[in-house]
Amino acid sequence: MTRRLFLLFLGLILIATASYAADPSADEGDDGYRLWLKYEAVTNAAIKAEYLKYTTFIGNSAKGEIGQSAAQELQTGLKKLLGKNINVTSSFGARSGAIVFRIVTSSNQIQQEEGYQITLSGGNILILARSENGILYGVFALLRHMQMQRTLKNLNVASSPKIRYRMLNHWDNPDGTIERGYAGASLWKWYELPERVDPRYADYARANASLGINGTVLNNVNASARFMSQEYIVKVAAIANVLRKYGIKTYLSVYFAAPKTLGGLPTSDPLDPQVRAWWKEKVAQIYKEIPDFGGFLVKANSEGEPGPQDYGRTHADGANMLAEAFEPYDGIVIWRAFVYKADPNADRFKAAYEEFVPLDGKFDPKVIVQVKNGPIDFQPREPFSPLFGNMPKTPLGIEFQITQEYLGFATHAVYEAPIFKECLDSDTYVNGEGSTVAKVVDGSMHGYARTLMAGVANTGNSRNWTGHPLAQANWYAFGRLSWDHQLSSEQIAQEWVALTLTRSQKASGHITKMMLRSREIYVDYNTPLGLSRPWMGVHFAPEPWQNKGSRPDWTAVYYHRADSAGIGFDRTSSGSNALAQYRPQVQQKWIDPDKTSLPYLLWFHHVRWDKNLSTGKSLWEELCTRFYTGADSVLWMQQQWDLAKPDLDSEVYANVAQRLKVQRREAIWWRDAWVLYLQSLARQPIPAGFEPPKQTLEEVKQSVNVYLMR
Ligand code: GCW
Repeated sequence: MTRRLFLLFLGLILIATASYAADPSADEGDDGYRLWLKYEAVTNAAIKAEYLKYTTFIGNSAKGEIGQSAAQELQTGLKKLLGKNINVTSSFGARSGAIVFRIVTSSNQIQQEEGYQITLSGGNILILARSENGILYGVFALLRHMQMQRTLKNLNVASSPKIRYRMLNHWDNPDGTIERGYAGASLWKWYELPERVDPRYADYARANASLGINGTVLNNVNASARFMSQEYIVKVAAIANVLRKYGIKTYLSVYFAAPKTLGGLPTSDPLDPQVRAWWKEKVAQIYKEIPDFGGFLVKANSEGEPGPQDYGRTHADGANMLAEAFEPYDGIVIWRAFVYKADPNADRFKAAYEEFVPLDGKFDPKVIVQVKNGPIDFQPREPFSPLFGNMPKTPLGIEFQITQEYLGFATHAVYEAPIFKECLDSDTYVNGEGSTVAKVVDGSMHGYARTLMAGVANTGNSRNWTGHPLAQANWYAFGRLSWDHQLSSEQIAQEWVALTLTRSQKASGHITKMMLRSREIYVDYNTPLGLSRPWMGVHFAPEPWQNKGSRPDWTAVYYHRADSAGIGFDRTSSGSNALAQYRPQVQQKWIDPDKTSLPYLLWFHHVRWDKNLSTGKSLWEELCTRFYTGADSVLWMQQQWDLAKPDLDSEVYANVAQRLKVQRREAIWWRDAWVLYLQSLARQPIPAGFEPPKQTLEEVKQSVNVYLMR
């Protein structure tokens, strides 16, 4: 080896070891590992003096595993915030200046088992709850308050979760890859488990618990039967042992045909007694290793996955068989409603409703049907799924996607809280005005206690967990909304920025402004006016011209229906009539192209290129305007980010600044692909004031081909 090569080699080893040995709490250079739990020293002197009055911690009324996690978090949090150890004592006496955990049996303020109250009493801070889980959530709330340097004067907050099952769904595969994951490989190291338990699992659990997330599905819904083997159950148990300490239950996705492929039975028919017995035994086997196991998540008869329909049975037959196996336990069955058939004459929009509404009332009470927010598939903007409100006899959970499958992966900054809120705040009108999706999901509309909100995780083994530093905010926002869907997108953004990026009000102003507009900007250059693009493939590169696929609904042209006359999917009675799946008041909003609000226009109507819109422009001009202003608004995002620079960590600043450059380049790519392709059909000039694309349609197609090349 030459000396040069040797030095290079040595250098590489040093770099590798340095990054492995990096102290997650190191003060210089923020690598993002600590997320929103940084606990940076309090800098406001008056506030610090206020906090320093509390010198003692009394936690003996919550001594269990979760109480201990709460105590530990509080102690390390305070130490970092105040630079001082807090005394731990067990005797209360007449002292003041203590932070006290107290389990109460009943309280008007604390409505739920997992709720908490933080209050001042006799010069002490009391964290009250009905369970240790509540204490843990109270601790995180207090630490959040302190991280934001808020006064403790008149402190009295009570909060209870509005949703019972608040969970992440990981689409992680046993080989370490993640379906639609953009932040590295899976966090779960199956080949090392159960003997080696990565310390990162505990940090993952802390991050989730700090938001109120209380469940996690470890593996992909396109599930491997492997997870039902004893070998893997033991591995899963090792992770569950870590998560349990933070009030998080572990769930698994199941492969419906496992009785056959793993169990060696001749069938997986849910009505077959042997199959039923197999699942019962399987569930019992799991509970032996994981006594608080959460339950199963099932994707069946969807996108090629096996399911009860393979045997002429219904989704309810399949779900109920599994629910029966959970009868002796606390666990539940979460059955996904994400289904659609390869029918060239059908509208995929309608599929889930058509299959599931007839089954309303047929599911076992232990089953929750999990419905994606929109009828198609996590598009940048979708109308709410018409299933919400239309299955009153079945608890419906909602599934959001945190990972940015259709939102620019890990190079585009898109703050998702507005997407989640837009759906939750939509009015279904099923019980008159004000029947929001949120009320269906939180159980208040139809009286359910088993309520669920799931988010498809955006985590991976990237040092900063989510790849794009700003994508951490999406994990954060999902968690906070799963606890309280009434929080505003703005409030959540401000909180996240203060905890994660900077305490400077000025910088926060720029960043939150940019975050709050980011989704609209993305929609403008990606899928404006109600376009969608769920065609097959990687779901990144623009391919509006794609017209060949193994099934019609796996092409681009199926969704936008652009032709020489116009563009958009007619879902009124002259088209697929999907609109009829909504209540009349909802139909009224979207039935008339002249009255449909522009963001939803092409979701429901095929509109002529030359049609005049409410903006005073023709459809063609409006589309071009959106594509251009969307792409140009990335420049504005860059400016906002730069204005915040003086108050940002340099590593984080540079990381985001560089990704914004990629975003700008890719936004132009998207704009040009759409504009040039649509122009080939509309045959209209690029409107005055916009510079025509520098590349030809053929050149863009070629660049997309290169991107998609294997
Ligand atoms: O959005 C689509 C994705 C698939 C995913 C599927 C689903 C896990 O492209 O990758 O599979 O949805 O939600 O089941």
